[in-house]
Amino acid sequence: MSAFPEGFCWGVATSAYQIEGSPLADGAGPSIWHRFAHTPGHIADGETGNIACNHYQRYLEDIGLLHELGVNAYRFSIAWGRVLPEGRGAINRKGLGFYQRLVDALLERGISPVITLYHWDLPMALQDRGGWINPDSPQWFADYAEVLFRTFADRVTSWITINEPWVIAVLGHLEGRHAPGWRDPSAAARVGHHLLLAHAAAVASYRTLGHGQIGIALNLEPQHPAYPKAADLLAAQRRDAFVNRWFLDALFLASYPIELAQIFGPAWPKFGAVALDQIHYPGDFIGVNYYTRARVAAAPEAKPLGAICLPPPREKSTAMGWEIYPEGLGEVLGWFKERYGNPRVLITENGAAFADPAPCAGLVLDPQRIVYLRSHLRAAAQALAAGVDLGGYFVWSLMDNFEWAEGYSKRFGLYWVDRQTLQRYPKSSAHFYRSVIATQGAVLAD
Ligand code: PNW
Repeated sequence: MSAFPEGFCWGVATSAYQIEGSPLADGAGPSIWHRFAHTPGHIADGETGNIACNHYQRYLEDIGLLHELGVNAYRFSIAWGRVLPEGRGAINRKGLGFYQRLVDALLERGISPVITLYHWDLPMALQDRGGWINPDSPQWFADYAEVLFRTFADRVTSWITINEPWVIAVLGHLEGRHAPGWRDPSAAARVGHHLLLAHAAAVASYRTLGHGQIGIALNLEPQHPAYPKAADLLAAQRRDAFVNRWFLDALFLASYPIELAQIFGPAWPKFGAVALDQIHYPGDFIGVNYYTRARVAAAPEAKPLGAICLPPPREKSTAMGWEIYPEGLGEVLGWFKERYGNPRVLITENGAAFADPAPCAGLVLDPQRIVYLRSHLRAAAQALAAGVDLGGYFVWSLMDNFEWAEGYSKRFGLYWVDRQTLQRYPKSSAHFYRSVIATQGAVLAD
């Protein structure tokens, strides 16, 4: 018996700045990640996305890899600044042309494009106007989205507005670990709200221009008390409000968790009923990016959450230091059925970085990644059997790429990328994933 239904979406995921390289080619405007990576001290080993995987030139070869895997869907993102170098106004035909060629080549191979409109690379020209703290930013985004809806409406029927608003707000504007590198709680709170408004505006625009499915992708992570004591339980609940319910409750319940006002203090704006009504906009599906859980301990001195996360034991840890915890995927999927009305869900990212060995006879042996993927795919199959409306699964990532602040030091790919030659080599996990797809999950039972 196969574990996944006919028509299940099998894919892999990437994002523009992480794989394309040539960030300024053909008239593209620079992005905040281009600027951030070129400011010393931000990225491990001083790396940038200048070359990345050179997918901008090698995209046909990479579509060959997708074909080899047998995926029926490919999630990638569009670099806003290639299409609109100033962020608004004049369209750069050459930049848009790259994505038109990519989409056509995917369709020729029978692979459905799943386009992420925003995977963190805001045009610098918009950042110079305040970026996502500017109250006009939702409209900038909706106008940019409209260009793409008009260009691709006839050929692309799956869209993701924004990737991981929490990471943009918190890592980008509160902790300063991602572009634009701010450390400003009040900015982070407003950015989160504007991202939700931007999502809502793009969904509304898609209703008039497109006839497919549109959603948002959230990074979701169960928060468990480190020890069975009241203080840790409360700390885990605060962190759950901060990481998960901030966006889930806004989208599905038209409210922000009350804990956010406590966590942010005076930096948390007073949102009126109208504002909350505007962010109550889930779209057609919810994208889940799942990697790990957190074990949370109360720590009153750790501002502003009063909580710290315990590191996992080394044998349960990936190269990112994230705990391998497949049960958490089932837990997250269960939230949708139990609390949020059983919407359609796509697992838009799941995967792991490990210290892979170099290729030997053309193959990279990565048994740990196979174990990781198999256990998470089993959790996904169980959730399906339990009635979760799960429509697809995307491995992060197709190939090793620019892992943000970690540079190229962390490898998430099903294909290994040689940093000297940029040649791609399959890992054994690529063969494993191909067999999962070919059997609709039947091999997971072995
Ligand atoms: C996601 N966190 O990022 C992104 O969507 C990908 O671009 C990225 O390469 C992938 O996961 C692996 O990191 C995250 O700190 C980055 O909780 C950080 C966090 C979560 C997701």
